[in-house]
Amino acid sequence: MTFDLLRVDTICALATADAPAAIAVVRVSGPRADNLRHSMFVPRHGAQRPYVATRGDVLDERGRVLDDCVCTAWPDGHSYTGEASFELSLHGSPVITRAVLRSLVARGCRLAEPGELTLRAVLTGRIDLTAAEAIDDVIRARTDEAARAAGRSLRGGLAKAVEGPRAALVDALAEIEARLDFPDEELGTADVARLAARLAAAHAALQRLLRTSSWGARLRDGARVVLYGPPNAGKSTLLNALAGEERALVHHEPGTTRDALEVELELGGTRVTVIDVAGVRPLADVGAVERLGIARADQERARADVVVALVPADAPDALATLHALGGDVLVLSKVDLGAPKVIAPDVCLVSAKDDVGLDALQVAIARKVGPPGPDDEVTLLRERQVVCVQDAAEALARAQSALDQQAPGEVVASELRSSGRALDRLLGKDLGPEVLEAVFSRFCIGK
Ligand SMILES: Nc1nc2c(ncn2[C@@H]2O[C@H](COP(=O)(O)OP(=O)(O)O)[C@@H](O)[C@H]2O)c(=O)[nH]1
Ligand SMILES: [Mg+2]
Repeated sequence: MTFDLLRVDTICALATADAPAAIAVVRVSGPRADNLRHSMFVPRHGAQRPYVATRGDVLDERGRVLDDCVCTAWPDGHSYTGEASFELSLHGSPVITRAVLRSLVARGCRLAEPGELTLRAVLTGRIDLTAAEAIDDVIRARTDEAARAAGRSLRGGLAKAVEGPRAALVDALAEIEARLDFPDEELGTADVARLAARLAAAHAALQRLLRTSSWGARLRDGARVVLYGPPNAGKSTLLNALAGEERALVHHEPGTTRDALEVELELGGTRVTVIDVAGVRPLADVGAVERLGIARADQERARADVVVALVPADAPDALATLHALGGDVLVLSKVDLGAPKVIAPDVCLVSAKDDVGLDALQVAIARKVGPPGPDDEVTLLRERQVVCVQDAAEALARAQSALDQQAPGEVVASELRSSGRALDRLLGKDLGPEVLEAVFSRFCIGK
């Protein structure tokens, strides 16, 4: 993909789905947007004013009416892209939208690449790169929590979270560079202590941000929750109960489940994949296929974010067996067959057959996969962001130790500059082709 970084072309795109719908929106942005609008849109009642949705006809290049529509125009510097732009809200017919796009292309407009309108917003300085990423994250969010986290970055939360550390770097760098020009004026002890304290606070802020990245990854990729325990513990029955449908085969014969089976659910705002696996029992007792199933169960346990261990309540020494099995959430199953005499506070009592304890179990799992901190915290949602903040924190730590060891000012300055550059990369202040490819190529067309 090549990028029109100089914003030479006027671009157009369908911003809504290419399917019959109530309305469809075509967006146009770029240097010729105003001319194009005047040539193809005829307002019904006098002149069109910016920002005001205006009824009128849209014409093809030969003057034929393509649709009766509503047009909204934004002047240069005041639109989503930061360029002169307009939107046509058409009748939601793919035949009409294609005709309008064809006509725009015939008039010299270019079809936008995925994410190109948002790229223009970054190029014109309307938004920074983290907000652009957040726009895509909001659109693709599959749970409320993921949409809320992306929304915080969209409103500038991530950029704001690195503002303080960035200012500290810039100020410290200015102070150190000023002394470099005047070798007689070394930093005094008090100056060094003041700078060190400021840099330590900046480093702590970056570390705090980095700690949100595992939650960010969970919002993006969801969590894997494996149901683990002996055969006949009721794992497959529990999976079906959680899924609300008969997904897994259930049978009283031990060893029914061989392959792993996955079901996607939403628990407490987090997307969760629940995995039912073969029951684990001594390998001497089982045939070759079940043995493979047990190996698979152990693999799934190793890669899971949450292990739900199940032992039937009527099994001998059920509680001790359960604790020996270990797991993040402990379940005594089939409690309808007889509740245990000793009840441990950390154990969920469940009967999938009688629908007992399922809500409490879901809450227990949700607690394990939920947000680690206050849920209004800014979250690093992308690997690219994590790498930039990590680079910034590492270079800053090197600057701190150079300052601490009274290394030459040039050394401290060079590490501070490198830390600052990493934060600049985060915010998209230098847009290289790899960054553009990584961020914008997966965007929706029309955004
Ligand atoms: N009484 C009772 N039986 C259950 C319950 N859950 C599962 N079972 C039965 O236990 C047997 C094994 O269940 P299954 O889900 O296949 O266990 P898995 O081997 O752990 O997957 C089947 O006969 C189920 O009907 C329950 O909550 N109560
Ligand atoms: Mg099973």
